[in-house]
Amino acid sequence: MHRILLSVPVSSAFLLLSACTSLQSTFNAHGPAAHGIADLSWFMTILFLAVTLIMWVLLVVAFTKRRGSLAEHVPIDIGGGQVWIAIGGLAVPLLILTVIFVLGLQLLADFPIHGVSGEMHDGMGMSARAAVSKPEIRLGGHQWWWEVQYLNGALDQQFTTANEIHIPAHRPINIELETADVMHSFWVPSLHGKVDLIPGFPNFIRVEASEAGAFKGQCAEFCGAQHAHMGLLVVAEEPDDFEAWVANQRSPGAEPTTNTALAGRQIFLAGPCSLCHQIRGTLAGGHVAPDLTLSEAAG
Ligand SMILES: [Cu+2]
Repeated sequence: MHRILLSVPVSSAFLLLSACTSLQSTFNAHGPAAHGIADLSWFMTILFLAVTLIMWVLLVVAFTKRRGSLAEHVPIDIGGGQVWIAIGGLAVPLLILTVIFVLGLQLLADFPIHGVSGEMHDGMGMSARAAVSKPEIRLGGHQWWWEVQYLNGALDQQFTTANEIHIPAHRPINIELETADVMHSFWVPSLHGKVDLIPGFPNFIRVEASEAGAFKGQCAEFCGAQHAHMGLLVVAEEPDDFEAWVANQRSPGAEPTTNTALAGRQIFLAGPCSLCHQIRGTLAGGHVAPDLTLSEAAG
């Protein structure tokens, strides 16, 4: 019996610990929105563990202290133990769920994730909010990769990368999300909550990293056979490093220097590869699949 009593809190503690060590975790927060979500997650986890603990203590007390047969106790249908049911089954859950609901709403208001059409226009032209919400990156979901378009917003760039989003750290970046095919979901737990990419309804999220680092993300909406491989990486860099990366991205691809690389370019350009892929500085200009440019610095 004691073994069974111990198993629930012990397994809960292991679940908790395994979440902490993982890189891709809500508890591994590196941005203002993620900190808000992590705080709420900790609050809920500790509260629920406390409720579980109290329940187990009450059960143990009931098992060990109860005296006499069931027939000697007043049955529930004629008033026995109804106060416990009213308090433990109604009042306490109502209080806890209300507190969590209000805290959740507050978090949503502080770090909004919303549809572009509903918030970007107020019917009288662009609203004040829209002006600060101008997207700097357009993230396109594809089966099964991420297209990252850097727009002529505050970042003042225009180029496209795949599966890796570079952002400057210490300031919010506005990202518009659109899918090219089915539903996907953008989720980088260290930076923010999830936002869905829904066909025909562009969404919007503002992502901020409070320090430089690489943060793993994942498509969080089942989108077909290769869904599990639809990962992405957000690389937050100090502003100077970010500018250097941008300059590198805007330059044409590195020229092949070895015979093998030259032969590879020949095969790539002569075959059907360029119908889908792009390599800047060559005739390959496809936009169906990821840009494969290998720049000078990377090469
Ligand atoms: Cu997916």
